[in-house]
Amino acid sequence: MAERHHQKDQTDELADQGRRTFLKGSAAMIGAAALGACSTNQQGTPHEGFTPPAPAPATHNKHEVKPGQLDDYYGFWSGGQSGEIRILGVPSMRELKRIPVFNRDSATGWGGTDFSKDLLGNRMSGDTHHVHLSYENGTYDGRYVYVNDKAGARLARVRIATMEVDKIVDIPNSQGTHGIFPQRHKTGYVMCNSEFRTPQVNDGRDLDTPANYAAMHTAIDGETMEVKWQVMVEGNMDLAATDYKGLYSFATCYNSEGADTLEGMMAADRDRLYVFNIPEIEKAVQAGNTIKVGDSDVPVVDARGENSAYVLRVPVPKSPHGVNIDPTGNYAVASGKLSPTVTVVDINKLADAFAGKIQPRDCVVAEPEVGLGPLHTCFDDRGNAYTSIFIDSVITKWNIQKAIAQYSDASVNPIVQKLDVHYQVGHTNASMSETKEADGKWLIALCKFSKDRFLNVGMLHPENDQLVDISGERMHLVHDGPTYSEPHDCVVVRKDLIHPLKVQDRKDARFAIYEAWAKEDGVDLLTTNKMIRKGKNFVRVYMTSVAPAFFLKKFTVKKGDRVQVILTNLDNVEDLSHGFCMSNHDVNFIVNPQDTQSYTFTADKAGVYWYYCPWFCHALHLEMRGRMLVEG
Ligand code: CUK
Ligand code: CUA
Repeated sequence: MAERHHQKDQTDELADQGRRTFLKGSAAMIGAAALGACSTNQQGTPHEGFTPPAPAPATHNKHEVKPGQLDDYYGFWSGGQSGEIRILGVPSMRELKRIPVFNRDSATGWGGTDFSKDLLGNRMSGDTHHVHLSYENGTYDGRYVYVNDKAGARLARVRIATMEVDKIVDIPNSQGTHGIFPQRHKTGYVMCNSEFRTPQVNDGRDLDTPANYAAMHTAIDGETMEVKWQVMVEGNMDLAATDYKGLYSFATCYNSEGADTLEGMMAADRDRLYVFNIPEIEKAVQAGNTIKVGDSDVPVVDARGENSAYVLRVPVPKSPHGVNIDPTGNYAVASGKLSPTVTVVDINKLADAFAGKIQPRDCVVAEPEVGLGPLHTCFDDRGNAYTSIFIDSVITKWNIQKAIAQYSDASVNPIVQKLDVHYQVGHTNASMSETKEADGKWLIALCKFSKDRFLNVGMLHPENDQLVDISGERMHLVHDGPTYSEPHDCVVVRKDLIHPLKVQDRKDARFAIYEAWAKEDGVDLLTTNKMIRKGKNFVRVYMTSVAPAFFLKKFTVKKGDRVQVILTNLDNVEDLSHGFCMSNHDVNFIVNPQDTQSYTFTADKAGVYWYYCPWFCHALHLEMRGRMLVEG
């Protein structure tokens, strides 16, 4: 550790000129080419002689959470192409849990159990980018986590009580569901953006006519998870945001040209920030001023073309990506990937712009220069903003009021600090930043590349989710967090707002299906251990367990039978999960304390098959097993 004293403090953003030069190589390429190249090859390894910066000095290491201590925050991470959500403790950055969402998960049986199969069908992959929690009065109400599936145009919800997915909804007339954001004044709509423009109707009648394609801004009821309405616009939509009052939602549009090629998408000087006027849209829906598109019954407000009572188009520099609302609710900050600036929109001016009293562009009150390739912005409780800068690989801290002052007085410098991150940062988020209770303690930089930061584990490197202390005037990098593919965004939530169950309360909506089967069969889930033949080729096997035993030791079926196992874990002890694995049948699922799960499979081979408990539950865990006898 002594050598640490000889190394540079990497919190000095200008510390490593060699690294700076190395990154400039990419920045010097034309913007879009550089952005694209980062996902291909040219920055794969640092140049010869490159010295990685040292960790922050010990004085800043207050992120350490000692053995036996708990974190102060829950971090909810999207899992990208893994299709899942992860929970990390912050500031320790310890991964605490993975919640399977759109993926099949061997450990829990998600994607195989009857309940999850009903939600997923046969689709076992997804692409989660954005996780956001349900709100009440501008802060988290601790009930739900929402996450998008870009790959399959779906929205999923996790119930925080159980930390399991309870609903998944398909979004009609949509592809590339990317930005989502719940309303913040209460659990109202979750707004979802289609990133990809498609023919509307998309049934083959209209194919290679991109000029006619359109995209949907969709409102889903965060409580019922019903799709309530859609607004159709001409441009694509990337990230989403909502205000704090329930008046507006926002979407960045990086392809106002409506092009289908990269060159075409970069043709115009400016793109736009869409602002949706939710009360006006609701009025139109109620009055029936809507259309139906394709075979969906969801009412669609057609707002293509000019500004209207429904949609305002605020011109912003080219190719915006992120849009984020500051904790006061006064400002929307949009970032243009191909402009070194962020655009600050005064939300309080939007009403005048909708009324035609001012131009949409008059709502812009600042446009500070923050670096090459700005993507996303988060906030502290002291009026500062932190923007992730992809090409420069820095987090730029800037002051909002100073940026507004600079807009009319060029001598004001709003930039507070630029901090190197490693490398190619996508999203950044700060503790409670998406609420009015932003507290300015910790910032996460979700870096797409880790290059030299970890042991070489082969071609696919971990991502690097870095922890930054933002409690002081200057930012300090304090931790490197390797993560598996590929978090895009995270939210960091005070722990007093999150209260999951430790033992199932048996009130989960999922229980309705098991109770219905038990009623139909005249049995009690808590006491029944027997097989019931339901038809020529279908049996139900009711089973209970207490460590270390299943209370059904064997059952006999015929080759070809569909077998539905309904297993109830009677243990009432925190952390005492059992599970059920049927050897050689691709059946493996968990049953948490006081929970019931069911799984249906085909007994397609005659013979004897042992089922066993895969979760290490007891000294005699290995003895926790039984036999399925399959008559040929
Ligand atoms: S994200 Cu989805 S492409 Cu910047 Cu929110 Cu990574
Ligand atoms: Cu139950 Cu192992």
